Amino acid sequence: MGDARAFLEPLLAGETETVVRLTQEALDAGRSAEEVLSQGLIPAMGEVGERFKNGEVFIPEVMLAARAMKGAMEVLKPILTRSSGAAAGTVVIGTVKGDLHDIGKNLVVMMLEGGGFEVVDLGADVSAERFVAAVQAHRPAFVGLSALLTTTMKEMRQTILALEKAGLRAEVRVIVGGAPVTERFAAEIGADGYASDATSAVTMLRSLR
Ligand code: B1M
Repeated sequence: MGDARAFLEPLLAGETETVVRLTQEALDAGRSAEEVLSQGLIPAMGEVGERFKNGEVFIPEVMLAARAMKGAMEVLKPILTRSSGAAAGTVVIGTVKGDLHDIGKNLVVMMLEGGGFEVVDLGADVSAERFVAAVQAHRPAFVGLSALLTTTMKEMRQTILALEKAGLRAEVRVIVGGAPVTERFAAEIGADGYASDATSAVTMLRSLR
């Protein structure tokens, strides 16, 4: 119950109610929220992406799948954001300029909140200037940058450069993530850390404190 095969067809058909029901059923059957994500919803979305890449499905299906996935995330949100204790610091986070993908970033936000972090979520398509303004306004300990497109990864570098230019770089630890991002790329652009998924983002930020 709650495996990727079960989620794939209702995701592709944009059947939010079915995806939400399957998510709830998996939780009721004793699966953890993390398992439903890592063994069900996330690989099913990965398969949607593969089919899109191979020309088997098109943008409308991907959009419907994204909407249904967001429905399931609303079910998981109260569980993932249940804070586990002491304040861990403030994180300003967003998906970089030109990039509208926010599902993974939203998951990172939920896991960080669950991990006790205060999160200022700037949303998607966030320019370097907006990151700088948010750091000036909120004085966070951390900045999190997400990118899902190879073409927008360069905005991560631009954001780090803008923080440097504004004299804010030394004040914050910057972590980056998203499907095309690698540890090597993170090092190349001068980020402090890289996380491959939402759970490791929490571990990474804790290690940087
Ligand atoms: Co788009 N898309 N998309 N898309 N889309 C991808 C990313 C793609 C890989 C699909 C493919 O071709 N196989 C491809 C990118 C190719 C590339 O650059 N190499 C692609 C493309 C091409 C595009 C468009 C250009 C398509 C077009 O218009 N022709 C277009 C671009 C729009 C734009 O951004 N300007 C586009 C549009 C869209 C939709 C709007 C329809 C929709 C997004 C809806 C939304 O997010 N609100 C969409 C979707 C849904 C996808 C796929 C299918 C699924 C993404 C997703 O939500 N995955 C995706 C295929 C894929 O990824 N396999 C694809 C589930 C999510 C939980 O995983 O986001 O990877 P992910 O997040 C993970 C980790 O990456 C990590 O933790 C998360 C949770 O574990 N993580 C972080 C993410 N951010 C992090 C930050 C951190 C740490 C970890 O620290 C700060």
